[in-house]
Amino acid sequence: MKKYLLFGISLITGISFAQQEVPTFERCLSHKLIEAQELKTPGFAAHVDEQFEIAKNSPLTKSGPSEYTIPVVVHVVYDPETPEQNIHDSIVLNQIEILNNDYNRRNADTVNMRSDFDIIAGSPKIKFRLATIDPNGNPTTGITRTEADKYSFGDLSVFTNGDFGPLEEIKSTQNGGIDPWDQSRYMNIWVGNMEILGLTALLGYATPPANLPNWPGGTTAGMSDGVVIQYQAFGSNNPNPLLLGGGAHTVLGRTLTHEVGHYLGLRHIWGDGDCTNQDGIDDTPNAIEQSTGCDTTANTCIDNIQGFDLPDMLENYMDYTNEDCQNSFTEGQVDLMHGVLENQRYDLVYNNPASVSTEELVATIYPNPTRNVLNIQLDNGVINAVEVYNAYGQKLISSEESNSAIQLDVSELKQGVYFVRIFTNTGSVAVERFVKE
Ligand SMILES: [Ca+2]
Ligand SMILES: [Ca+2]
Repeated sequence: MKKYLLFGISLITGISFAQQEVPTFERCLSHKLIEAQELKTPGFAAHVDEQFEIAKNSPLTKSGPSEYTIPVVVHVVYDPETPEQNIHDSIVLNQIEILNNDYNRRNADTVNMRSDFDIIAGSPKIKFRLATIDPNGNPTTGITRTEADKYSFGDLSVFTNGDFGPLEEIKSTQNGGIDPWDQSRYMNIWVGNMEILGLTALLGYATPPANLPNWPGGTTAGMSDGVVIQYQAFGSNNPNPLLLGGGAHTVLGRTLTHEVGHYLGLRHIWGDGDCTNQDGIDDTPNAIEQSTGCDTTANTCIDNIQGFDLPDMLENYMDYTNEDCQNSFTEGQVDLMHGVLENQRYDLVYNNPASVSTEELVATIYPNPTRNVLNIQLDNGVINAVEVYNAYGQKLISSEESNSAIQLDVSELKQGVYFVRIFTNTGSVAVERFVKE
């Protein structure tokens, strides 16, 4: 197993713990997850390869919908003694926006991609929406908050013997984290602390698609499907500095872009090896190892992509370059992700009761202004719940009832402007403004 030394050996030199050296910093542990499972269950890596080929060769790959929508739940797990771990909603919203920009090629820095890659760059056209209904059918913000029973879920064992057990506790209510929502219907993201000895040891990891009917029983014990991100690496507006190798690392929310790539089946662009190891994607230039920084002179492997030996694609999200160097996926990577959504992760995007309806809700509220009651009526849906907020975002009234028209008592509200959020049983939300006299 090759250790990826990324941000300077000064980070770890000289530190020891229980006579063991602290391992070098790992930016992303997803490849190690496969190796660890291979140790426990020989044949696992081959099986992931097999799944990878099914997805890659899926006949549905090119004939799927023009875009996909994936419901997302973000589980913020924090040590109550360290309140900065309890990241604000605005960071979550910012991160989801970044994810949507990157997966729809709307990120402004696509202009920085070198023209060498114009022939291969692609847009996944995948939308990520914070869930609006939870697994019980109730309205939700798509964000959960859980007090952890520890400062960090990080543990040396993942580096010393590939044991993900301590890290995986973040995904378990019983073990001080929080259980996932139905993993076939929601993409679960856990955000928490994985420091080891007070040092950032990794930024994230994700499970590759592995709905594996022939995966030996018991292997998945302790391994739970989803994405885990170090809390300082989440969003681009995060006030918590990500300290690596003695300096603050520029965080633009691309750790999640990278990890979701793994979740949707992509491998590291350099194939986790040298020029003889491939990532399984025909149009991604190979590289002799992971790229760090942003050295645009690098061309470390000879390849033939549509007749060209392209330079190392530092711009690719599946490399280890600086976050402000990354801005693109390739068409081959897009096809693979679509193949995964048409196969192993089919239930996320088809007939998903958790999916947000994109239909525009038509709501009528009256009288407006009002003194005592507010009538709320939906012309094209069934109301599941309504919530009234003041201009400061404080929720003042919450009512759950199922009907196409309901009446709210607003007589207790002070004079002013209010907003009512109307949820349907299909997960759609409408927001209307009203005035209390
Ligand atoms: Ca390749
Ligand atoms: Ca090359």
